This record gives sequence, C-alpha cells and structure tokens, in this order.
Amino acid sequence: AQPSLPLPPQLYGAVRPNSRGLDLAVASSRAALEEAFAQADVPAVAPADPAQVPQAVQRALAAGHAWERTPVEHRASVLRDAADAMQADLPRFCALLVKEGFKTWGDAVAEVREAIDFLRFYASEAERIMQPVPLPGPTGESNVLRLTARGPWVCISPWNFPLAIFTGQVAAALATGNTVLAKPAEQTPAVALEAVRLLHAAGVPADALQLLHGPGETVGAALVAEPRIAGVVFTGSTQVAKTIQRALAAKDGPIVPLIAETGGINAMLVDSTALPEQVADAVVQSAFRSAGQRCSALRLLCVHEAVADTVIAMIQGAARELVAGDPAQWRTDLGPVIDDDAWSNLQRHLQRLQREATPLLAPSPFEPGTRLLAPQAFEVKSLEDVRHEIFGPVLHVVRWGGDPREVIAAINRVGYGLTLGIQTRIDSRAEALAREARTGNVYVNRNMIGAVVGVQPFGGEGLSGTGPKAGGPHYLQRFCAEQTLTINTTAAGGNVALLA
Ligand code: UN1
Repeated sequence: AQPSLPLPPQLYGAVRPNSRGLDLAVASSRAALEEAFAQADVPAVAPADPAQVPQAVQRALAAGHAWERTPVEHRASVLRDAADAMQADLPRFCALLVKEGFKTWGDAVAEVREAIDFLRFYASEAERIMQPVPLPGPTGESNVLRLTARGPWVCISPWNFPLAIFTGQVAAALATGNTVLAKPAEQTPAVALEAVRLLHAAGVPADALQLLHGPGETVGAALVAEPRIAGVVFTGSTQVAKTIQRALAAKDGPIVPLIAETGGINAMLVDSTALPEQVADAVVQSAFRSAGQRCSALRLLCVHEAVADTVIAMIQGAARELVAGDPAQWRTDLGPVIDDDAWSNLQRHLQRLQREATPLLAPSPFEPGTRLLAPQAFEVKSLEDVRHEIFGPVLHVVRWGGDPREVIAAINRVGYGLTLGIQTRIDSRAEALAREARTGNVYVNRNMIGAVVGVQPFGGEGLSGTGPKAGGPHYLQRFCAEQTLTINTTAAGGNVALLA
C-alpha cells in the first residue's frame, strides 16, 4: 500500500496543487525525500565519441532481432517491472531531479510519477495495438493487419523533463519492439543514466537500449545522420526539430519518421464573464510553476478589458507570494533557470520588455551566479509583440475588447499550437472557441500545464510539433511499421500444408 502522509502545506507555496499534484505528493514522505537528497550523488558522465555511433547502431540492429520477436506481453511486463522499481526508488529519483535538474520537490515528485505512468501506459497500449487485426475481405481470402517494429529509434530528450520525457520516449520505442539509441540533454545526463540502469535491471537487453551522452551538434547529429536508423523522436526547440528534419531528408537511405514535440507561445483567453479568482490561480500556476520552464507554460494572457484591472491585481497579489530560491528548500516555488545560456537569454528578453512594455511586477534583481528570477509580468500593446518562445517565469499580458474569435484567430496566426487556456462562464463559447483554435491541448477554466498521461494526451501542431500526442492512444502506432497479410484460403491441400 502507498504510504499516505499529508502534503506539506509549503510544498506549492501560494499555488494550489491540482488533483494530480496532491495525489502525487502524498506518495512519498518528506523524511524519505530528505534522506535521499542527503545521499544522492550526481555522477559525472562522459560524453560519447560520435565515431562510436555506427557500432552502436550495429549492436542495436543485432539486438533488435530477438527483442522484436519477444511476445509483446513479455516486453510489457519488463516495462511494468521497471515502473514498480522506479516507484520503489521514488525518493532517490526525486533527489536527483532536484540536484541535477533544479526541480522543486513538488515538480520532482510529479515528474517521477509521470515517468512511471508512461511505463505502465505504453506497456498496456503496446499489448492493445500489437494484436493482429482481422480485416474483412472477399470469400476465400483471409486478411490481417499487424504492426511491427521498425528498428533502432534515436530518442533525443530535453532537460526540462529529464526523467518523464526521456522515459516516455524510450518506453514507447521499446514497448513496440524497437531498439533505442538515447541521447538525453547535456544538462541532465545522470538522471537518464539511472533510468537506463533501472530498465536494464528490469530486463531490457543492454544493446536494445544504449545511451549516448553528449552535445546535439556532434553526438545527436551523428545519430540522426546514420543511414540505418529507423526514426527519430525529439522534444526540444522548433529550430532543432527543423534541423533534424533537414538532416533526415538530406542523407541517403530510407525515408524515416520524425516525431517532434517542440515549443509554444501559449495563450489564455479570459472573457468578461470569467471568475477572477479562478483566473489568477490558473495564471500563477501556468506561467510561474517550474519557473516557466515547460513548453506548455502560459506566456500570453489575453484578458478582456472589462475585467483586466481586477484580474491583474489578483495576479500581482498571488505572484508576490511566490518564493524563488534553492529548490531543495521546501518553501521554494521557483528554482533557478537551468543554465547560464537560459539566464542570459532571459536577461536580454527582460531588458527589451523594460524598454517596450509596462511592468506589472517589481523587477527581479539579477543576482549574478544565482540564475534565480522572481515571477515577472509585463503588459504589451499587441499579442503580435510576443514573437519568440521565452523559457522562464515571464508573463505577457494584453487587453482585448470585441470579438473573442478574433483573438483566437490572432493566436492561430502566430503559428504555434501547443496549449491554450479559455476562461469563461459561457459554456457554448468555450466549445466554439476551442474549435476555432489550432491548438493541441485546450484547457477551460483551469490551469494549462501538467498534462496527465492517458488523460490529456499531450502535443501540438504547426511550429509546436508533428504529433501524435504523447500519452495518448495514437502515439505508439507512429513507432511501428504496418503490414497486411493476405492469404488465399481456397487453394487445395498443398498450400495448406505449406502454411502449416
Ligand atoms: C515540455 O515542457 O517539454 O503538460 C512538455 C505539461 C507537460 C509538458 C511537457 N506534460 O505541462
């Protein structure tokens, strides 16, 4: 049974956890987490040599033969064993996420739980979709459609969910009988290494899951350029997704799929009927939780002029309560941004906003070396002023009046399409606006982050990615090849004997 200890009230500061956050956080006690943190050690991880890539692919191809032929039920049970092992080791994985990835405890617990969810969900999904499907056909013929593995997949995962997205990509490829060459983000290699150790111990053959650390420009590029890989699954920036797509197209060899989940300039539309308290709560969670370092995070709040002053005042009040600090401290709501590059990008963006927009919150002191930023909000004149995805706790606010469909049309024109929030008390309006939006995940009258595996399959279109949605019922198909098998069943005994 799960230990059911109460959620420390400080865990999310002023931010009320959503139902999953609450459920997840009780899964582990504070003492166990603290003890794991005291013991956790983040090992240094050596980068791979890009010259090793062809041998790694060779080994994956050799291992793939047997892995592909294991019954799907066996592969699923290996993934379920890995899920159980990760659950048993939850405090240690959380501690690594806090130490290496600067996650807060609340985010770390939610992330480990998400990784476990991915393992279990894809295990069941593989069992569901990999059964041969009998198809109708003329009399005297049997037709079957089946999914098969494609071969070695390159999995390139980001630092912002270094366990959940890493594990999700790898589990999807493995469940479907593929092999994996994983290249995790350079900022977070240790947590990926621990996940791979756990999967190997659960029964994934060593050569069916190989880890190649290192920079995208060298190791990632060598993997993508290798002619024998079967596909690439990538989460990261739009720009890098396009670089991968070009590299795949440019090389000799087969046409292989790219599954990309990229960025967003995610908006929330608030109409004049919305509940201001609910809006403020949703905005604070969506824009500032995880220090805004989620591709799902809210960047652009489009608030109706009739309620704008009230809503802004409430957001200001709530945002001031949030504490930016050491992520290992329980009262911290926002940890540091991931690295110096992220820090200087944010600084440049904020300097531009200070010249061109109206600040709504006190400027955060830029203390060198801390990479800590308190929540920031600026009012901009037009939503067209926000052109680039910015990864940090920075909210842009724009007022609107008139027809909300025009606001949605303007959001669509930006070209990203990941998450969208709608706040209204007119149900029919929420439905109609969601239908107009070219956005993968639409959230009505709630926050717009923390998509739950199997509940809110996650991913977008346009500049935000290729689909299909991770954690959804159509995801695993993209990792597979399809084969039909048509057999003439009218032929005489000779053929039957041949088939038997
Ligand atoms: C990402 O930030 O790269 O819904 C994607 C959420 C997360 C987003 C993950 N599943 O907030």
